[in-house]
Amino acid sequence: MIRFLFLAVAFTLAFSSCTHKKSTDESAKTPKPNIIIVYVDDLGYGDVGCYGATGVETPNIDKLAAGGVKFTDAHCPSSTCTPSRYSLLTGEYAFRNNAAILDGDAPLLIDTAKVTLPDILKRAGYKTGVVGKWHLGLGSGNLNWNDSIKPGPLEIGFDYSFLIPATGDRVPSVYVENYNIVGLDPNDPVQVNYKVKVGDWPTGLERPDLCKQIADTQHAGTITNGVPRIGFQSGGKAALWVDEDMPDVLVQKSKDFIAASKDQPFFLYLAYHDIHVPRVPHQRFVGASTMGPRGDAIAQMDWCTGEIIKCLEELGIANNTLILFSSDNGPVLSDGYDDKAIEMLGNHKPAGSLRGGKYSTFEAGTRVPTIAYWPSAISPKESKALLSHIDIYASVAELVGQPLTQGEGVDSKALLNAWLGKNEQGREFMLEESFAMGLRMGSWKYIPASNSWSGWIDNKKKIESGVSPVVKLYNLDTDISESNNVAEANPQIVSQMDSVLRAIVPASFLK
Ligand code: NG6
Ligand code: CA
Repeated sequence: MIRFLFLAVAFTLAFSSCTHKKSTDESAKTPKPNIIIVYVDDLGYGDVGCYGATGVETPNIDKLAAGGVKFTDAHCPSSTCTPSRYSLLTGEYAFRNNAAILDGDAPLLIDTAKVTLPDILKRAGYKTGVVGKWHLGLGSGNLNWNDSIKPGPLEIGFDYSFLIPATGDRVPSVYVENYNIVGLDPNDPVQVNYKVKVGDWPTGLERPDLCKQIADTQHAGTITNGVPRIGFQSGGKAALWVDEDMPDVLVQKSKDFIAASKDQPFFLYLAYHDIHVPRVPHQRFVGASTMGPRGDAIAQMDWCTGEIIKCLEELGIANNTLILFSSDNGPVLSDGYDDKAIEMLGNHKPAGSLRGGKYSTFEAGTRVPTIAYWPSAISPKESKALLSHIDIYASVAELVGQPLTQGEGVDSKALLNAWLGKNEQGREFMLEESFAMGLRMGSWKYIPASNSWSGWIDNKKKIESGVSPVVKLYNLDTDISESNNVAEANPQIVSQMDSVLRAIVPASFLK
């Protein structure tokens, strides 16, 4: 009997996160759905099965697409991370705050007085949490990582946070939960510097022999867990993350948040590290794809997504949860580490038929897999609506019955019916932020002439910036790969789109 009791208790504990008794807030009784934004890092338009991937299988994401709205023309706001996330959470163009890729010791980018997406949801009675990659800065400059780490997510609307502070390839290589580094030994304080080496931990430049993957010079700072990073760190040894365990850690923290929040509406912003560099998947995913670490990281990320769906189903709240699945920017193969992403690509097309990739103003910079899944409210379909993640702010506000007041989400458009697949009326004009700026109008894509830069992002990446001294206009209906510049033949459209672009973006960003 005692043995039976012990087993019963052990069983209950082992499954405690997600197999609690069924929640009472099934769809019919709760007007406000739980909302989970699953934000993948650097996932390209062609990188998952339901969007044509060939080198890796993604059954869990395909399941979301088969049961939800699969968007074919939805975009992250920018072709890099920090600006996209800034726009997602504020409903405001990133250029308004000069948002660019941040170092790992940058201060919080979002003004704490700004009303953010999680603020809106809190106003509607939601519990709000963020788990995963942050990359929006922490503190207010000269942050002491051993003290209370703020301001951060908790000052801009989140009730709970568990963070990779910047990126996986930037120090500090530690998790921050709410205000503190997880597992920090006070006798071994963390120091971070992005200019000069601190402490005596070896760098990738000094000791390439200690590295699991060799990196370029920008990524050859301090080595932690055998991976050289951008920036320098010393201290915090007991708190260092293990890259291979990241998916399990992030999934568990998400499950814990979901389980603890299941009796009220909740909002979870789940921002994976995958498939950003360094790509160091867990041993059980090594070889899961034919493409080496980059493909294996996609398989790992798909597994994580499956775990989240399973957790919702086990709690009985899946029907009443809206999952928005997407990526913060387009794909990149080589992004600083020698992980054989180029060599092992095979026939897989990370951007599908699109031109460009991460960092680029061509379509692949921002057009990314985007799925809305909400079993009790969404019927499966494919949608051609032109949408930007910047519109999630106002659309979600509409969903939860929160009218926006002046200054809230100023660039965000309420397009709820398009997001839910009830119609395909997306944006009339859509800005694609990048090193240059692109503008969409229906199937037209316009990129103004720029003298600032042109050609490749760099030789190794082989991604075209999209920036050049030539005015570019493409008709994506007939030319999805942006290969035929029809600007000269369509001066009126060029002139109309140029005026619209200049009305949105200040001249200083259009040089
Ligand atoms: C770049 C890094 C790149 C990646 C990127 C941010 C170099 C040369 N490259 O500066 O490896 O970290 O920043 O990626 O340092 S993002 O997805 O977060 O925007
Ligand atoms: Ca990214």
